[in-house]
Amino acid sequence: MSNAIKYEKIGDIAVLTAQNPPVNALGFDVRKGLLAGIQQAEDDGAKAVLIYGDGRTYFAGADIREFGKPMLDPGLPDLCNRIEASPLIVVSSMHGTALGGGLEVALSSHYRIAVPSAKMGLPEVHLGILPGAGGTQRLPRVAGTEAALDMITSGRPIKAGEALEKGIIDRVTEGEPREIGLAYAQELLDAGAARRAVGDMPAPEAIDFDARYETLLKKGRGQLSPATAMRAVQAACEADSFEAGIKRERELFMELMNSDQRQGMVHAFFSERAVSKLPELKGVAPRALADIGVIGGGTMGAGIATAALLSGLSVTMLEMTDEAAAAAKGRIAGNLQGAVKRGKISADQFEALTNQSLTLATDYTSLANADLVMEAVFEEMSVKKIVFTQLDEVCKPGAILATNTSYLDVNEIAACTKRPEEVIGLHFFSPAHVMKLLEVVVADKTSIDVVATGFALGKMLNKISVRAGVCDGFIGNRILSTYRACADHMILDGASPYQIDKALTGFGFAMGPFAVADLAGLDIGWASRKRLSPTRDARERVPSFPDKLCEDGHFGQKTGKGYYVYEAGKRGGTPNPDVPALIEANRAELEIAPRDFTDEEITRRYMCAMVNEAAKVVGEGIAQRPLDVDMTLLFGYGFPRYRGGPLKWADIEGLDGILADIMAYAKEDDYFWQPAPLLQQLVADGSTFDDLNRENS
Ligand code: TC6
Repeated sequence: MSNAIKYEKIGDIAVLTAQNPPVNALGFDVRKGLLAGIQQAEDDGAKAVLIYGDGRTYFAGADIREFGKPMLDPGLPDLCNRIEASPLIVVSSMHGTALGGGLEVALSSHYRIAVPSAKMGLPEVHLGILPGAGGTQRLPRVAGTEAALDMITSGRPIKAGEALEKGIIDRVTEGEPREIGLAYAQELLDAGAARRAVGDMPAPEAIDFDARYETLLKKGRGQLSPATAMRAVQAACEADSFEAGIKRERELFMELMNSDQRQGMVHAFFSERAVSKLPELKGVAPRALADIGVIGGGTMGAGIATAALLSGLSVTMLEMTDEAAAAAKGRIAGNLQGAVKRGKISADQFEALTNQSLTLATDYTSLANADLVMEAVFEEMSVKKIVFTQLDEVCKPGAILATNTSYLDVNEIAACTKRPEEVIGLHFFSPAHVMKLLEVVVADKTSIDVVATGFALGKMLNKISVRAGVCDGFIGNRILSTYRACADHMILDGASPYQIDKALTGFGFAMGPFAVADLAGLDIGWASRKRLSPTRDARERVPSFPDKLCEDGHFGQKTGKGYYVYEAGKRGGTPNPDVPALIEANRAELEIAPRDFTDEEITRRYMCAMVNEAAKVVGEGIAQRPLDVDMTLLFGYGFPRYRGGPLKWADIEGLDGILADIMAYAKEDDYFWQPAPLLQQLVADGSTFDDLNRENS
């Protein structure tokens, strides 16, 4: 027996208790212990076996940290087959989250009971793999093909009640997993219940798998795991035997396990958790937050207020006039109505949030008691300074003053107050109640407990918070402006915005950069270009076609025209026929003879620009670790999760090849393509961005 599984015999029942905190992952020790436990139960003359987990959950899945390493015997598939083959009656009693390999162990048990709050599912597709321990063969046998396909290809967990309805479990009972499991096992023994192996059940019904495969591939925007998992379910329906289906599942599982997508998604899983665990915040207590102020009730401010209200905070919304305040309330109410529609809050909660938790104000003194004030006013330094000077006067000592600026210098904003140590950037992404990313921008004098409070607020609002240092655009927008510039250069040289958007959605981005620009509003980039214009280096290639669009009053979706034309009531846009002429005029002005680009070249240049700037951001300490950049791009910029983030992509692709391409591009434009010193260093050392992650976490 191993330390991770405790063995006891209680009457005729052998009890196997998993003790592998925090989530009873099915690592080597647990698998070894379960295998030995089944054997011992049989040797001891037990009549039944109960499997359950100590602590907060039944098995939450295979141990993801073992992925990519040689699998030590017993592997999970063999263990599941051995459990199912036992002549004893095996009962699993579930609580917490029975996920992935956990649910597969339960499905290889002969009977399943769960507490009402238990959740179960096969989320493997989110890790770039498929249920590889018989889950694709056993789940459709108990739940039917459609229900199993839904759970396996979406990875969505379901609650115990639904699992009971679907025939996945046999009983739902309130109580402790150990007690209800023991009682159920005894009841089965008393009733003379037979051993019941799911593998012996008839094959499930086939559907039109080929059509479904195409749909899943399209929906996954290049993510392979859902469509591949479907092929394994197909084998459950069509293979000659259960064993043949298991064999096919294994082959498909290994294909995915060895894929780059698995590496990308596992990186995303761990980085998502590591990103807010900063070594510098260990042991630092955040300040208490109950009342927050939001200044400016436009789309951004209303979104921030909505997120804060939904997390249980009281919000004072400050606007310039009563009319503007009423309009802000209308926006917040609209957002909250959405939450009612999605079943997140009840109509009563809606009333309480809009009428009790939200206060409207037009006078700064209303913010005197706020624990934190978020400024979301016009993106102009002079305006921000007026706001912060007033806040400094009215806010109580210890109140945190936060700016939602996307680009401006937080040190300069802090310097106009007498409490720069209490000033921080909290950069939300629009719509702020929906988008997951929060950049916590730490200025030179921001005190550490204010940083900890920024992260605590992010957690309350259910955000992925990333620490960023001060520079123009912080982590995300700084990298965006570089890869967007690369896209503009490719247009000057012969590509079209539409080809670039197509190539990048082909890479897996949710949208291409020109569709994104239309969505965000072309005036934002225009304002930023004008702001930076006086400081531009003469060697920088700056196109004029984006400015021309704005000068003609086309700001993207909000004006109905940008790179695309948007018709009311229609989703998406069609290429704007006026854009090619603007681009051609710009090329003529610069005397550029356009050339052809392949989609591969477009993607490679774009990604090299992104990686190079990201390496500068890490090298300069604006992001502390490569994973901070990866999570920023994943949660705020539509980067495909299955690629893990730009720096994980770079590691997989090979840093030396990327650097070589950057040096080759530099022969055309040595100003734009200055290689990042950190990238050069990593290549020289033969190390990777992931090595840096490990050193700094
Ligand atoms: C599978 O089973 C494949 C089978 C086929 C094989 C042939 N392994 O998320 P939390 C860690 S694939 C290792 O903060 P929560 C996590 O990193 C797997 N570690 O807690 C964190 O560590 P830290 C299918 C794991 O309460 C700590 O546990 N299963 C694993 O918010 C706490 O995690 C899944 O995909 C693991 N499987 O949520 C489930 N799981 O403290 C993945 C967690 O060092 N897990 N850790 O940062 C989850 O979805 C959630 O962790 C949760 C608990 C819902 C179980």
